[in-house]
Amino acid sequence: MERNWWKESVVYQIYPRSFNDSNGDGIGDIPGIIEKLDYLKYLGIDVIWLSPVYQSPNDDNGYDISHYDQIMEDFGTMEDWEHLLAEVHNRGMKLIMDLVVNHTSDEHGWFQEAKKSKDNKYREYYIWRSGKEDGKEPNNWGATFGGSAWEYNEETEDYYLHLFSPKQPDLNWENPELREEIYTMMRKWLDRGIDGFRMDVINFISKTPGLPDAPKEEDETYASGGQFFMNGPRIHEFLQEMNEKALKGYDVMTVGEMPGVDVEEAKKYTDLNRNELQMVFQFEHMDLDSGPGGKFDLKPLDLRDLKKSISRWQTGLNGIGWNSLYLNNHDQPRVVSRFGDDKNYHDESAKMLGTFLHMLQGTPYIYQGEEIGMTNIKFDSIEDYRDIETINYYNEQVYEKGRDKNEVMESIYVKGRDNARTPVQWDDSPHAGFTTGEPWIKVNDNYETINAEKALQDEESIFHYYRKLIQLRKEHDVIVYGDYELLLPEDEKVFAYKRRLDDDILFVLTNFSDETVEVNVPENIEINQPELLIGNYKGEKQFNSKTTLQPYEARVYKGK
Ligand code: TEU
Ligand code: CA
Repeated sequence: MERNWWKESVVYQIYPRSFNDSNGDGIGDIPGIIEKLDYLKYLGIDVIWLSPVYQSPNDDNGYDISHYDQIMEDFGTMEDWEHLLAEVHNRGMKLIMDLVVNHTSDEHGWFQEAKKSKDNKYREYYIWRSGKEDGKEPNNWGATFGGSAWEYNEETEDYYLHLFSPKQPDLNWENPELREEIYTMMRKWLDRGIDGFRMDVINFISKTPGLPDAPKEEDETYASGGQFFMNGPRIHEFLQEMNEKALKGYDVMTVGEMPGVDVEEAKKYTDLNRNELQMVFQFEHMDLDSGPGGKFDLKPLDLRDLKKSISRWQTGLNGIGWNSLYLNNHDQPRVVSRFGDDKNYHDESAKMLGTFLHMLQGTPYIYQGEEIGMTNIKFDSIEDYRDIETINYYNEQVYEKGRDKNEVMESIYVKGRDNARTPVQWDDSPHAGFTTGEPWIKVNDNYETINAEKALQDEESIFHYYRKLIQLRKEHDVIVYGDYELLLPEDEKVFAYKRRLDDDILFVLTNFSDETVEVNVPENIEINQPELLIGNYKGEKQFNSKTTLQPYEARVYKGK
């Protein structure tokens, strides 16, 4: 298999608003990131993915861009950003930026013009349609953050499409002039020396012509519409054109965020011969604990579902494309609370989940605070929450549908995006050392026990365990390039798999339960001279055919 630096890298995602505040205004910023680069280098990070720092009214915390070529004042100046890039490169690390081009902010100059009149030069940069005869919106699609996906515009007496908030109008990628604007902007950032892009909902940019109504349930006001804007008819054409006109000639890494992508589509997106992307963020494993009503419709995870999904992707892309590996990001709850046990087995389960992920084939992504086991939060009141998705969901469920507040809050506690957006806990000083001011969102009150300073001083911490996981990836090619085989498919508590590269074998055992379990190692595991590479419980752990795993125990053996 072709070797590439981005296959051998470990990526760390920074959500700047919550990472580190250098000037006491309670908001994380770019100088604050620079203060922590040595910490990231020490962890072993190769690439930093920086969530949006461009000018934005922060309706969706920067995922609503009003100027692609200016830095948001909250975060600093373009000089601060150039200083960050230089300091990242000085440490031998790379920086990839978030590219949000499915939509802009409604405060972007293009949209401010486009909404003025039907013959405005920028009108066709966006997607406009007249309402239906009966006064309804142009189609029955709902927006991710609630309500219709269409917003009425007085000046032109018609509607514009927004798959997210009304302040995030979708760009019209059918318009070649708009596409050229995007490619020019991308090249400008690449010429500043960045090392690639994470592309926000990039598989949404090609919509099905005619924007047809989608099937919906009787009791639903709006349909999801995803079948008409996910992986649309021209998506591969657009990505190949983007490659040709913007990315070609740069030694960069690209990862496309793709809600609704399956392995078959991902084979096309990540096959290097197709000149599209190098990897995608897929969501299959992140949807396994959601019921038919979506993410807030809670459902317990069945480990067998996780095994099927992860195995589908590991075997599906092997030798054809490349996997991104993640369990956390700024949209997902903290995995130690979600799939581990942050009360009784906090450290063990955080280390087990890290082991499970980092021993797979693909590029691992660590989300800020994951390396110290940061957990979900439970704010007393909805007033303490900041995320537009959470607030809109609460208001719709409680005030429009009359549901019980406590029941709605239960869903928010488990799946709300603010779980991932509380300030990084640096030490046990007020506000966890994140800020000397009032933080824009409350700090998790477990910061006195869960913080980076404490973790650095404790060689048994999750932080040092993550350092070892990352180090192992550098030392053993089988971890990066080996193929994958699922073991014990029917076991509901243990996720065991095997990796092989030439005659190197890796045998990974992870107990996803709070029970002590007996594991019969399958006969086809001939592993000679097995050595324990890493484990999250102390003590001698000889390899043998009958193994007892402690709650959330993980072990990795290497042999021939
Ligand atoms: O997320 C895409 C997306 O679909 C998410 O909304 C995700 O499915 C949802 O948040 C799960 O609750 C990207 C960004 O990562 C997200 O932060 C933005 O809100 C969204 O696009 C719009 O830019
Ligand atoms: Ca600040």
